[in-house]
Formats: sequence, C-alpha cells, structure tokens
Amino acid sequence: MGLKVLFVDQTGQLGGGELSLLDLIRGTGHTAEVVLFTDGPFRKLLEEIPVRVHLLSAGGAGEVRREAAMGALLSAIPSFLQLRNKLAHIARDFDVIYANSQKAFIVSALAKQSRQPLLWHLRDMLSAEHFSKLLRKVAVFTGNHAADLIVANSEATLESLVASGGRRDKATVIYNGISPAPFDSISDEQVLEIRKKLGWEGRFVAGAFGRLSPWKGQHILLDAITSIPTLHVAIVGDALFGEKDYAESLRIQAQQHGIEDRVHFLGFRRDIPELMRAVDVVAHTATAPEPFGRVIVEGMLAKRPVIATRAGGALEIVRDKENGLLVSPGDSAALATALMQLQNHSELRVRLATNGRLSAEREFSIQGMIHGIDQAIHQLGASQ
Ligand code: UPG
Repeated sequence: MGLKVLFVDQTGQLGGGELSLLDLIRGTGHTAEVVLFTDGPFRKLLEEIPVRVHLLSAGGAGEVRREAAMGALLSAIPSFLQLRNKLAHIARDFDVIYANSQKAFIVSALAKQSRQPLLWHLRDMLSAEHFSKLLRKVAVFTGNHAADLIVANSEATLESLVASGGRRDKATVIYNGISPAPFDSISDEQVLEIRKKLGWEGRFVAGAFGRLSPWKGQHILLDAITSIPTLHVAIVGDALFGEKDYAESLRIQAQQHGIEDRVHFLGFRRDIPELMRAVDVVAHTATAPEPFGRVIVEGMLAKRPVIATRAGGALEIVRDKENGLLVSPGDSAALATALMQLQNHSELRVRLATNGRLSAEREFSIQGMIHGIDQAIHQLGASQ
C-alpha cells in the first residue's frame, strides 16, 4: 500500500538534489506532497506533475551558509523554530518525512512527531571542504539521534558521514538514477543544427555543466584551454546559491587570458540533453570530492566521452581509460593533456563513449533508484 510522504527541501532552485527528487516524485508509488523553504523554478515543475507544494518562508534560517560559525547559527535559532512550528503543523498528516537537504533535515528532526519515521537523503560530502566543523557536528548529531534512515548518494558520501562520527548502521547507499530517454530522443540532424546555431561547426568543444561555484572548478577548465588554441569551452550553468562573484571571476579570467572568443557562457539551461549531445567532450572539473556527480552520468548517457576528477563519487562512476578519463582535482595541465588526447584520437572518444553509455545505463538506472527509495520508504512506514 502506498504511504503519504512529505518531501522537505530547503530550496526552490534547480540543483542536482532537486532534479533527482523531481525524478523520484514523478516515479514514486507513494503519495507525495512537498515543503520548500524558498521559492523558485523547482516549485513550478513540481506543481506541473501535479504535486501539492507548501511554501514556508525560511526567514533568517535561509541565511545560514555552509561555512556558518556559532554566531550565525545562534542568531538563526528563532527562525528555525518558526519553520519547525509551520512544518510540524503540515507534517501531522503524513506517514513518513523525507528530508532532501541538510537544513531540511534539521528542521524536520525538530518538527516530526515522536514516532514518525524520518529519512535523510544525504547528497553532500560532510567534509571540511564543504561544511564548517560546527554544521557537520550539528548534522551528524541530529542524524545519529533523529534519522531512522540515511540514504547517501554514493559510498564516498556515506564514508564522509562515518568519518564525521555518523552511524554507519543507519545509512545505506542509493545512487542517483537518470533516464536515457531525453538523450536518445535527439537526432544527429538536431545535433548539427544546435552546433550551427551556437557557432560550433568544425570546432572541438568541451562542455562543463553545473552550477558555477569555486569547488566545481570551472576556472580549471579555462586554465586548461588557455594554452590549446584549437579548444573551445561551453560553460553551462549559473551561480545558484549566492556565488555571483565566482561567475563574474570566470568572465574576467576569460578576458584576461585572451580566450573570451573560445569560451561560450550559456547560463542556466533546461535543454541539457541537447547541449550534452552537441559538445565533443563532457568535462567534470570539481576541485573537491564530488558527492556523486549527475553530470558525469548524463555525459555518458549522451554518448560523449567524459573526463572527471579523481575523487569522491566520481570514482564510483568512472573507471579510468575504460568508460572515461580521470585527472587529479585542480590539475589544469593534466586536464589539458586529457582534452588533447580526446581531440586527437577519435577511436578513443568512441570507445570511452560506448563503454560509458553501457555502464551508465547498467549502473545508474532511474528504475533502480526509484525502486530502492520506494522500498526504503515502505520499510520505514511498516516499522511505525
Ligand atoms: N543542470 C541544469 N542546467 C544547467 C546546468 C546543470 O539543469 O544549466 C543540471 C545538470 O544536468 C545536473 C544537475 O544540474 O542534472 C547538477 O547536478 P550535479 O552535477 O549532480 O551537481 P549538484 O547540483 O552539486 O548536486 C548535488 C551534489 C552532487 C549529486 C547531486 C544529486 O553536489 O554530487 O550528484 O546533488 O544527489
């Protein structure tokens, strides 16, 4: 029997966590409603499913950033309590609460009824590169005491939880699954048309997809192509979480290095499958361990050779020289070498792309993800 599940997320922006949740809610066998702490395009897409969305204003709690120290956290307590009260009111009627982000999890832990099962989907590495020590402590303490199940998006994410003091016995790994269908519905003629429209005919283009953020490392890709005049880069994505300065610094970097003609800033796009099919290589350039890395799997589904950085969840997706290439995080010279290798060897591109597609389909199916999470929700509901 389907259960009533309340999904809670802190943001209305379309990050990887929200796109993955969208896929889950579209496919789940349970009944879903969603609580968001801020508005944005995510709400509209949920309502189109259709799913009921409750929008709660986060107030000062929305200002608590990943690097937050004690002062910021203490001053946000009143707004956290307000959020808790509003969420508790909505959550009364649900069988299971499913928190899709850290902030959502902490407020959910405060709001849930005593025996109401709470699932925390951990999509971020709980490491020093991503969160202040204080926030890690708060998240891990709350996880150990209030979560009934923690779903990590990779083994690497799970290990970061355990290394921070999190309970392994409460955690399990369920990978993101991604549907190949949107990638397969684009014909070769359409790809040529897109390349023509973007002025990419006869050019070799490496695409970096994802929000613009220092740790996502788009600047490393700009560094890498500076010395290779035949390479073009497409930067697809925008600064979603207050990282406008970094977005601006990339434009300045392109100008200062005299490569602005070869760097195509496309902003945030909803036609990722088309654009992934239109580039020659998909480059993942994170300088810190990536928790999972949807863009890597998407590049494989688009049948493009991928280059990823050797850390975190990327290592659970890419096997070097078999279904993609791995380079050290932050090493622009190694990235340049890998890009040139792919530019110069079409048989290598074809081999990696073919293997990549097979492994992405086999290992990261959307049905596998939905089945795994639906089962987990079912078991939580049954344990009430
Ligand atoms: N994307 C767009 N439009 C753009 C740029 C990107 O739709 O203009 C999409 C992209 O196709 C992908 C998603 O945004 O599906 C980005 O996801 P991901 O590469 O996984 O990164 P994050 O947004 O950082 O997502 C977090 C984790 C990540 C994990 C994901 C899901 O950092 O490692 O894979 O959550 O669990």
